Amino acid sequence: NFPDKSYRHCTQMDKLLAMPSVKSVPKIPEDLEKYQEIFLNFHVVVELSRNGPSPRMAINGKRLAYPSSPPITFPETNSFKSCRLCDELTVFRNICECSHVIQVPLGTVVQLVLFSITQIPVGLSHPIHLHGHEFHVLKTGYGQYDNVTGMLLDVTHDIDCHGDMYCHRATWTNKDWHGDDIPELNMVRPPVKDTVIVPHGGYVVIRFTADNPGWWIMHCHVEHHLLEGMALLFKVGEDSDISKPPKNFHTCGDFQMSEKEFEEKLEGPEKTPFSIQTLNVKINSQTPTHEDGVDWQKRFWALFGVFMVSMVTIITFGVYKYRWNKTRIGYSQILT
Ligand SMILES: [Cu+2]
Repeated sequence: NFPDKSYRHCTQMDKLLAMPSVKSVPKIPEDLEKYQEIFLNFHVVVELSRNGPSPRMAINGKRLAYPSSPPITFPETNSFKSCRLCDELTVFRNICECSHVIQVPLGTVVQLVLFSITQIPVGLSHPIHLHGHEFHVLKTGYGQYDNVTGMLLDVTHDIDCHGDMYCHRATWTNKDWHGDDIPELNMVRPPVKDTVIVPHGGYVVIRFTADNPGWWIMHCHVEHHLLEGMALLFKVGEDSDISKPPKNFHTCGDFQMSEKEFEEKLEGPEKTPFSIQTLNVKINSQTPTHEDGVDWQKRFWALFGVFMVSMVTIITFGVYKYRWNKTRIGYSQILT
């Protein structure tokens, strides 16, 4: 699948073997409620702007609109942009930007089919990284490539895009493929990773147990693809499964705690490992706070003190000068 002259040997990721001590592949549960197979297309969208058409990166037709603050610590105050229009209205699908969240009950066995298919002559391979979990790489499937140039000739036929340009509601072409029943799955000591290359025109099958409650981003690790929105969030478990932030955990932009309050907290049962110096740095890097007010008061009184001392000095000097002149005039009158 690569230019013959450039590569002597190439081993597919799913053909590697993990160490014997590595955990085994999660089994498909008998209760299929606890199993999900999800197809995710990492592809290019063409946005039409005033400057003309420009390529952007998306997953299943959606570019991630990043939440206003970390959802794991601020689930109530966060602002999410609904994906409803992206899902319902075809006209918006190609240019949709929304809070792309996939919710997975805690303990679910998740099989992801990550692929990169764009029905226009633009496309790339993407290094896809998942936070919060490691996964087994069970299979890599490829398109057809020119053996001399390495260019993509045809995308894989294992995945059915159902005529959709951006292939955002894909299924296996063969309806008998599901769960373990996919040809050439490596179920014996497949490698365990948290990042995998998804080949242009091809796909990767990965599997993991969603056993780490929280909000976890999955994204392309090409920096500008990530910034353009090639990312989504897995919410694993319900809010009640996800650990709450500690008491008095600061919030974005409105942290308020005086030095006195902090000292009081240190005295109480909930001692914090942070030093007062660390806290001051954090306070100063945030929005103006009560502590900044104290600083300004100190500066004002210092300047006022300097001003008063200067005034007293000037007045004293003036009085002394006046008296000295008067005395000199008296002497001169006596002498004349
Ligand atoms: Cu990418």
